[in-house]
Amino acid sequence: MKRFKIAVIPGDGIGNEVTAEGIKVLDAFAAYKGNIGFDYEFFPWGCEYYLKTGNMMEEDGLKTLEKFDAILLGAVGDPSVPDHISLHGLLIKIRQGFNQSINLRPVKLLPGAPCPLKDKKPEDIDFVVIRENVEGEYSGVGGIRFPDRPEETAIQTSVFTRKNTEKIMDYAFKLAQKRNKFNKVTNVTKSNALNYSMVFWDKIFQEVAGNYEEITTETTHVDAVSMYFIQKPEAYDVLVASNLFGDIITDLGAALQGGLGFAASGNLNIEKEYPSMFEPVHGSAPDIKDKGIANPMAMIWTAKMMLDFLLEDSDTEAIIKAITEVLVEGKTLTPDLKGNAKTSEVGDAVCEKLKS
Ligand code: GGG
Repeated sequence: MKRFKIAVIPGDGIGNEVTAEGIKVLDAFAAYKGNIGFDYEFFPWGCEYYLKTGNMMEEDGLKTLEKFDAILLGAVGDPSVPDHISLHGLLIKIRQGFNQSINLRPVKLLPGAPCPLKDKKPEDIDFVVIRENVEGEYSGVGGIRFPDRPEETAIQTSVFTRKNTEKIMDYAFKLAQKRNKFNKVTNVTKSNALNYSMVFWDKIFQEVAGNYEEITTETTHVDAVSMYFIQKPEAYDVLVASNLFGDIITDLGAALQGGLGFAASGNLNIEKEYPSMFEPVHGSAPDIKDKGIANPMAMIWTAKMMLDFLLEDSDTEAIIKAITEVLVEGKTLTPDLKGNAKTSEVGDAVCEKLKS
């Protein structure tokens, strides 16, 4: 029996509600497998903690988290705390502190999920965005000059290191090999306008592509990628994007797969020197907090991604199959999917399908 130590940070808003369902499905999967188990420790970090202590997480929280096999995070953000404080004080602090340089975001339309592109079928929407996750536009480098004076000036600097950029490009090529779909990597850029950072980015892409001659490459500006996601999503396999561009295009990707209720992600430390963190792409949705109606499918899918990273075991596809069965059956869906089920009922339904 292998047991995994999981740090759980439910966070804010609907974080608690969806995280409970992720854990429910993890435990159901452990029972189904029979040879694994999970020990959870919960951390009450987030905006409420910030309002009490002035910090989004314990000051030495990274030290505390280091001993875990993985981190499962719900959602971060509350109207009472400026978003840049909640994001940099928790999410970005953990991503950067644990060098989780790869943000893996699958965009896959499951049968039964509502796609806004009516002519597209599930097989047309199946790609993965690799988002750079610890530097780029979200490096947190900059400042305000002459605050509150007429000459007030904001400076925000992007940082792209060769080491990290090579690493994420290489990961994208290896993933295209592993998926063996079109054996294609799309470089998402904006090097016509960003004449230092993105020109450098494109150069590293070309260099790394040289090690993978069997993989087809293309380089497309982020604005055009946004248009092509709508016009020809079937053209994509693996995309590699900077922190900001990856953040933006994966919300568009979420729309293609039925909404943020389906968008899962993993923040990976591929060296396994620190724990990796798994979180749904969606935020804390304070408008539906405590109503018990949040769609937990993104969190359940996220829990599946955590299992993939911990186990490297293809049995985890059983979780996607269980979600799909619940979707296709259409009886136990939350209001975002035009159903009237509660968050917990969806979690129960997925567990039932896993057992059957
Ligand atoms: N599920 C985590 C969460 O609450 N994310 C909200 C958010 O704004 N994320 C921005 C990012 O992924 O960089």
